[in-house]
Amino acid sequence: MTTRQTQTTCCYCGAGCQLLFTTDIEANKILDVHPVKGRTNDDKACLKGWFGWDFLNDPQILTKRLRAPMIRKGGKHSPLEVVGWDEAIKFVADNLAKIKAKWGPDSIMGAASARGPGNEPNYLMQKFMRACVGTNNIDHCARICHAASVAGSRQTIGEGAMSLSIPEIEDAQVIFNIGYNAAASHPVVARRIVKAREKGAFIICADPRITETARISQLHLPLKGGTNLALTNGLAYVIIDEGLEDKAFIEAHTKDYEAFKEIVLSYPPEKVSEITGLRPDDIRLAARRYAGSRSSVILWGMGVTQFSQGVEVVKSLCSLAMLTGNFGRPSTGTGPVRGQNNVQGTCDMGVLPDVFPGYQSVADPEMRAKFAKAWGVKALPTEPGLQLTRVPEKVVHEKDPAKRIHAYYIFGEDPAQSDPDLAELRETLEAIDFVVVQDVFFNKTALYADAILPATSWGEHEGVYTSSDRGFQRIRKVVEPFGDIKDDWEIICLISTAMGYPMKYKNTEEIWNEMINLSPKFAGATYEKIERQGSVQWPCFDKGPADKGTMYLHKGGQFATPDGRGIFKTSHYHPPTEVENNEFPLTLCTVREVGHYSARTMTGNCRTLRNLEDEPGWVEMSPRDCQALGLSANELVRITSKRGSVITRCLPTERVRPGAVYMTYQWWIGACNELTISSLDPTSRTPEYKYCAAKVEKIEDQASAEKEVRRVYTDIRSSMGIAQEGLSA
Ligand SMILES: Nc1nc2c(c(=O)[nH]1)N[C@H]1C(S)=C(S)[C@@H](COP(=O)(O)OP(=O)(O)OC[C@H]3O[C@@H](n4cnc5c(=O)[nH]c(N)nc54)[C@H](O)[C@@H]3O)O[C@H]1N2
Ligand SMILES: Nc1nc2c(c(=O)[nH]1)N[C@H]1C(S)=C(S)[C@@H](COP(=O)(O)OP(=O)(O)OC[C@H]3O[C@@H](n4cnc5c(=O)[nH]c(N)nc54)[C@H](O)[C@@H]3O)O[C@H]1N2
Ligand code: SF4
Ligand SMILES: [Mo]
Repeated sequence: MTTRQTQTTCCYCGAGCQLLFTTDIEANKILDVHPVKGRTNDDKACLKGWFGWDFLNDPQILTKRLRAPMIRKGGKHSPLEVVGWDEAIKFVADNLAKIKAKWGPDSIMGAASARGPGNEPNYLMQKFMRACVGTNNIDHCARICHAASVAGSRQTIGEGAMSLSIPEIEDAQVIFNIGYNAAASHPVVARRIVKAREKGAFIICADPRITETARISQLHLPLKGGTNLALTNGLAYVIIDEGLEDKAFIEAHTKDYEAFKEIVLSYPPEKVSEITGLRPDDIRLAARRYAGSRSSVILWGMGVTQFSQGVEVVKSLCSLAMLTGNFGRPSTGTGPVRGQNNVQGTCDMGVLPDVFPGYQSVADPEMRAKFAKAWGVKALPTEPGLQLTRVPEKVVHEKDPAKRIHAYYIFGEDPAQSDPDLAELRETLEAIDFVVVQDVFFNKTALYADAILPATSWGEHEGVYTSSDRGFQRIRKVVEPFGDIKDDWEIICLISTAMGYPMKYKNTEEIWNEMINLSPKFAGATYEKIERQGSVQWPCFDKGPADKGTMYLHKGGQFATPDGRGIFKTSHYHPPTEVENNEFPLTLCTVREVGHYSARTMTGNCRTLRNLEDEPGWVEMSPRDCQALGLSANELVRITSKRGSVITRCLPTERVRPGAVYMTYQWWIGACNELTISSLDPTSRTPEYKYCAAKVEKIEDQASAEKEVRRVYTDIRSSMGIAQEGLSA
């Protein structure tokens, strides 16, 4: 047996852990994996790092790997047929070209991937949409995730990414953790929070639930869901009222302080207490503690961004950090901890409707000219494109066919599982003339595809991911792919070439070099430097060895805004769009669990992880609400909102407040997105996944309900061509 050792970056969350694989080369099998020292993870990994690679063996527990291209030759409702690559590429290129000719470039939408593919195919995907199709309609899951962080941070401090690095968290003196559950989402980041606590940091945790961070915090603020902005304005009120603001920093490095002050001065703790349900003295204590250290860090996640007021909360968080001078030194600043393994990277690559790679605006004629010249086209589209959460609006709600989306090229996303209000999303996918799915697994969205293009997975290809804290790190091939499949970048090149815009590259490094040479912020981060250092954090301007990259942003209070000054911003609080009422007396919030990941095509196909949790998922409820409904642990319940109804299991827990229930979004049967609302933040267009009205009902006939769960599961799997029943015993 000949063995090989390969180091790569984990494919799940943005913590960017380094893993060392040992493979049997002849058998093409993984023998062992363990975490090794990396910049962000030391030598640690969570259970997904240890056990999350089994999907590479294709055990077909949940779904199956795509092994050959498939198309619907006979039109929309004809069966999917396996074809060769030449036929599949021609089919996709011809259909896209036809739609472009008839309805124009803006009738085509592209969604790219924050997951396995890495930065290089994403760079090519936006290049394809812009230079070949001729539209800025390109987006990805950041839209339904941290888009509010990007928008809110750019409007205040000029840069949308984490200002500090993951390792710096452990030396903070105060951590204000708001709407972020690191123990489930980024376990290896959670470890830094625990270490900070051990080193004496004061931890404030604002979360309606008793999360692990709340448990180890000295001050838990269990605010009512949807009231973040009242709290953050209230904290600023106390800081100003008690004279704790950093006057010198405000004077030297910021502007628009007076307008900010005017708004927050109408949020005294007593008023904030009425809105949030928090004690006024706890609000005061949080403000004093946060303002009282020179190393205060704010960490936030989806409990901030997935609201129709997400951008406003992000602006107010950045303003709190400016107000107290907490920027520009080690172990301080703002931490929107990006979720997916490469969501920071997919933003970096310009897979957004308003920016080219390196955050260069499509509205800027100079930038357009630069990219048009490099890409060999006469001109590039001038108008920012469509955000992916607006696709339903531009299909089922658009009366004028000339303004509709007619084709949707979905590369490495599963909107039929992860977007809000799934009934509307399915109606949308059915109404679109031509849907392309390019994925590694047969996912829920693939059921609506007119063409399916199978790609190599993480572990089977090379490239670069960007960790949550702006760190470029290599991914490497661990095993050889099998089946009639291709690398994502190669598939995009073939389609583009077939549509008359030739793209040809030798390897991912060649793509990377084209990208960094067009993006000043990344220009110095060559493969060679990434290999040598292990990780390069942008900005990294110069290719020489002296520029090692940037650990923290805004050094010395110099912000990334045009004049270098931070801009204070906040606004008034308003409640979420759909609040509890007589018919739907509970509030539904949707979150994460540690063992399964997003649409679950990958973790659902790993034997060890599947054994932790299985369909139909569960709903966390307070024991008081369970008692009122006569429910006990594990029984099947029906949960319903205005938009849909699903079956799941009851999970009573003291960790949640009465009146609020929580589900995770990985389940097919207990699919919480049948219930969620597609109400969007007006700026970032991020959905309000964290709040809608719902009711829970007891199911008297449990035996029939159990049978129904099995039947539905078997049916979905058989529609994907998997014969055996999949549910664990
Ligand atoms: N209710 C509710 N819904 C939510 C959320 C919530 O909190 N509540 N969170 C939202 C958030 S923050 C996010 S980021 C989204 C995530 O939602 P998605 O991005 O849709 O989900 P993922 O499971 O990350 O993966 C998408 C697809 O990428 C495929 N894939 C993986 N690697 C590769 C590869 O190398 N090549 C190709 N071609 N495909 C690949 C996977 O098989 C999968 O089908 O979900 C959102 N949905
Ligand atoms: N195991 C696992 N890890 C993951 C993922 C996964 O699916 N599984 N997904 C990845 C992705 S895509 C992302 S974006 C990250 C997200 O990671 P997180 O940001 O941690 O995401 P969530 O668990 O959705 O929500 C965080 C917290 O917000 C709280 N919350 C809800 N409403 C409010 C509110 O009104 N105010 C406040 N202050 N808090 C509120 C919830 O109780 C929850 O504890 O995780 C990544 N990591
Ligand atoms: S913390 Fe994130 S990157 Fe690290 S092993 Fe777990 S899932 Fe992978
Ligand atoms: Mo996310």
